[in-house]
Amino acid sequence: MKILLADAIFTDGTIYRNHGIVFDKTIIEVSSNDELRSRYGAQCVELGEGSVILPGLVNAHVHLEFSANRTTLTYGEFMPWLSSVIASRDELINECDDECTTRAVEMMLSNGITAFGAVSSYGFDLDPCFKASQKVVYFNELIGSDPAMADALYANFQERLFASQELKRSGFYPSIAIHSPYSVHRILIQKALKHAKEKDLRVTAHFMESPAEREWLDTDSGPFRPFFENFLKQTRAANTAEEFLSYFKEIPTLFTHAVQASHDELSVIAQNGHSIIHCPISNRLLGNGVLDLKPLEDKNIPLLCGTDGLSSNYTLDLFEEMKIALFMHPHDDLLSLSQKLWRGVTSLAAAALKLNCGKIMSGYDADILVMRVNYPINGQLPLHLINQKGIIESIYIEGERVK
Ligand code: MCF
Ligand code: FE
Repeated sequence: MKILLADAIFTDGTIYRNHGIVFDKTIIEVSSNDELRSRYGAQCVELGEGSVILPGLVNAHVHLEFSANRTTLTYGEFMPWLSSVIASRDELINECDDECTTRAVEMMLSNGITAFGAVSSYGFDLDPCFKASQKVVYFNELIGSDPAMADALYANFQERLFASQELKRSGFYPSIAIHSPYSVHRILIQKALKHAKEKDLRVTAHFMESPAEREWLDTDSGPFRPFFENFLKQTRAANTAEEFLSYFKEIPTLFTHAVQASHDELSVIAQNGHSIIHCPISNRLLGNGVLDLKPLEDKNIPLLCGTDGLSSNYTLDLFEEMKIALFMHPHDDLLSLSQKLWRGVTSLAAAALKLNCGKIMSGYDADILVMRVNYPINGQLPLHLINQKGIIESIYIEGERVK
């Protein structure tokens, strides 16, 4: 059992000054430092001035297999980016061996990320994810819009899913990713989601990321048209947005991006208990626009914040992601937005991924960051922690010190 007494604990929107935490694998108690000193005496570790205890961060969306990218992919607009992915995919994937993937996993850990949702396109990141010290929701991706290929594509997906289900450890959750409405045939989607429902598997999908996706799904035209015509001899979108969302009824899903989603689509997302993962840096680099946060708030849709992969980001750091989000939404109240972002990388992200972490509260797993800030702590701490990150002194996952 460990007892840490801090200057402040910040969890789920509340700052507790002069509080401490008692934990082993899970959190046993959160109380005032005075109370804990009187009960536990010399067993208490005094963290001292400027110490802040936070829940470990949860990155709901990353693509680790693309971690070799630095400048290979073309930024600025979605279609040129996608073409550059198609052109350089083999080279990028081959360059990202286990060591490269592990570096990305460790980059996340050093930035305080103690749980992540990894979208795996090929299964090449399986071993590093299984060996990671973090909690991992391992999303096996299903992709392919050609019905003639449906059986082969599903077989390949199933093989990867089963391989991930063979590996068993606490904190590793084999799951399903449906790539997007434009890239997956409904036969495949329905089959995979039936399986997800039967086996109670977690599900994620990209949705309404780019203006090009909006146009293609709505009108079978725009920059996606030549792409699909040339590569896949396809002149119609695989699904409309409405059809796509209808497949996910009764399966609370993490939808990534939704920058171009309509009000009606957001209402369907709200009614079905789905959540949205905001990836502001990726959206900016791929020229996809800015997610409007207001309708999400009005409709009570859980807003998560994720990094996406190094295929559309220069780092895997939720502090950086939150900072960019703060400046990307200049009309939102600064402190409320900071609070919202913090929930989106802790409690709400953990809840959407069905993980027992993301809060400093008794009964939750002891996934904990001990940070040190060099400024006075006040009511604007959630904002200051984003702008002036401080130092992560130690990290615990399920009570084990990993840093
Ligand atoms: O999230 C970004 C942008 N949107 C879509 N896909 C990806 C992203 N980063 C990597 N990807 C992957 C995706 O999982 O790119 C591949 C898929 O396997 C090709 S997209 C047709
Ligand atoms: Fe993504």
